[in-house]
Amino acid sequence: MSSLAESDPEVYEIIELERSRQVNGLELIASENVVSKAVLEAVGSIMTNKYAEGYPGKRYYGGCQYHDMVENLARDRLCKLFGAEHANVQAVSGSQANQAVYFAYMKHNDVMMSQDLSQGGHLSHGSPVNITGKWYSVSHYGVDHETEMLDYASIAEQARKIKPKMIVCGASAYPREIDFKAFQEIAEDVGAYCMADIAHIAGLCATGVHNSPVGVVNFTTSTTHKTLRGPRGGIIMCNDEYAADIDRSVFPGMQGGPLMHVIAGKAVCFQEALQPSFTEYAKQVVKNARAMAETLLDEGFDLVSGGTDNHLILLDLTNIGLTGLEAENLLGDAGITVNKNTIPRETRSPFVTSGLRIGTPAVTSRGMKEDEMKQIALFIARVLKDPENTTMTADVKEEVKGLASGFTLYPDEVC
Ligand code: DSN
Repeated sequence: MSSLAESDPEVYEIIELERSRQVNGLELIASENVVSKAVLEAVGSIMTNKYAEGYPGKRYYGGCQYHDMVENLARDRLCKLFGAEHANVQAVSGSQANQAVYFAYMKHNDVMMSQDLSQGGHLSHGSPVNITGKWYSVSHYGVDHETEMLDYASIAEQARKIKPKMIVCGASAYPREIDFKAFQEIAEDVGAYCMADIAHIAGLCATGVHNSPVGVVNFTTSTTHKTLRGPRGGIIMCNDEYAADIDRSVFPGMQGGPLMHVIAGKAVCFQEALQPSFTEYAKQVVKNARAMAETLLDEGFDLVSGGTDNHLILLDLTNIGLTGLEAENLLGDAGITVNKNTIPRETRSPFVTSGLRIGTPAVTSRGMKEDEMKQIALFIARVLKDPENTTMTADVKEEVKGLASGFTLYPDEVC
């Protein structure tokens, strides 16, 4: 019997229920993935027992010699993975990483320019409900009304008009490739810093499947748990000239003791991402998103921007007559986990929305390929086109379970 089952059966049971949900269902949340057992082991290790405020070689606590080793390993591996001059691996989340960059180079009320949350951006990019939107003066750019893609000429024009201190690029619901070089040029033209938040596409950038901003823009932030397939956490990369400011801004500026067990997990993740098999994985993530997009288009769905270049698809459900909330619930009943999402020109609240975000990182980690994506897209079409038919939704749930059973999360585990 596991020690958790023995000491706290209530928590153990909840974890087992969640295991069963993950194993028997299909996780299509674009920001989620399935980590390796090695990452799980590192994150669940005794490294959690230690305080290690400071940085390797300069800590505020004794007994950090092994924590120095693991943090150095994580930093070196991350630099190697992205060709970065400097890496900070202590940010506990992507939002903290972003805030640390802002805090290092912007003062209260300085002007920031970033992609609107309702058009694909992120809360921590200056949303009015987030501390970043309250602390800085924010001007958002969106996507072009016709193409639903970024229009770099209009972003450049906006930048020349408002003269921001920092331009933030990167998104959480944008299905197209982002031109990081174009953003850096726009920033340089107006004397601004440029920060790229690659939380969603880090695994694609690390492997050349998407162009990488590292060494191109001034600062690159990311999470480690999305396409990078590591533990939950944040990272920052920059050139050496910014290293001291960035490190100071993370600690002591934003955070206290780093999560050393997570940093151990990050080190494992970066080593995994350096393997050729991870490049194959990243390529398959995009192939899978394209295959799913094609089938959904064939089934009469509208895709924001008409398709995808990365790991996600954004469905505009207007022609289907469902809200994002309704679609999320219906698919949830069928064992398919997705999230409602705003679309460009959204008319509904973020709790309802007119769109649905669908991502392929987690199902690709389970070994699924184009054929399975087509099958999943057909499941989605059946459920969303016949929303009153609960018998059919229950049938799809069984089929989802059948498909999932051929692609275990952890092959050596009976779930
Ligand atoms: N909430 C994450 C996402 O789902 O995209 C980003 O932080």
